[in-house]
Amino acid sequence: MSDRSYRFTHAIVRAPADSATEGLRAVDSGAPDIALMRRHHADYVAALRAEGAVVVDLPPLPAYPDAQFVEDTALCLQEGAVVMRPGAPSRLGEAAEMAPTLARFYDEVLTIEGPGTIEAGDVLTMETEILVGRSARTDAAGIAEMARLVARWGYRVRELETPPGVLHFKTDCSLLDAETILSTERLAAAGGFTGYRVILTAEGEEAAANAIRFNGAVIVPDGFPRTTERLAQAGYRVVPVGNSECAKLDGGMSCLSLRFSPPKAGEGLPGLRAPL
Ligand code: CIR
Repeated sequence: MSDRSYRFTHAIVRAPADSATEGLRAVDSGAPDIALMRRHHADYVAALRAEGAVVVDLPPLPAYPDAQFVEDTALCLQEGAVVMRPGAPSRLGEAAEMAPTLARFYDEVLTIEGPGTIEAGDVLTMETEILVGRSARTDAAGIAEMARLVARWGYRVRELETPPGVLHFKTDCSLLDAETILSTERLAAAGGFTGYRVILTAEGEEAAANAIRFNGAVIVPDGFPRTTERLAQAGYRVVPVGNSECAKLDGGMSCLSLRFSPPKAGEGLPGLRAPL
């Protein structure tokens, strides 16, 4: 079984700014505690490092309250990267902020020019295809433009639907390995995962679906014991990380990093050690 969809050498993260308390949210469930959010973020970085990641830890961007959710700004593939075009107007500028960091690691950094929009929280990269969910942030034109761009590297894009009221496609699912997806029941019921093995989140634990497979571990938000148990029973090594504060901003484990194995070593970035 191939493993390029979850074996990575690097991760890019961005520390939350004080302005993170102003981040977008669908429902107000109380102000995030910024100190606790930073502790969780540090635990998340430590979990990635424990799995062997070279972590590129970018400084906060106070002008963009959602900037710690770096995943939405870019799609990182083996051959190149694509800078997204977020559908949330307040997040549009975050993508351009990510481009110079990507250029350190990739010779080819392409950009979604629009008019369509696409956020990479809606993009699930499997081994043989890329699944993209249309959502309030990602439209058909954005998906079509991304599909045209990645075709040069041999990727096939399949368009699906993010369930109504769900922020991103990956709010409700994650890759566990080449043939397995962790999914909420509502997303799996839509039928887009035929051909894959699906492990469902436990009832009432839908927020556990936003997890990441990074090398040997599945990093999941803390507090979802029945889903964690299902994953462990299926043979995955599960690493829970606190996420209560980012959850108030509809953010989870995948949103907080870009995970990739770059063709270039990232010369010139301060504090970066060479990949093993
Ligand atoms: C937003 O609404 O854009 C942020 N508050 C949360 C982004 C979460 N990102 C993700 O699901 N990939």
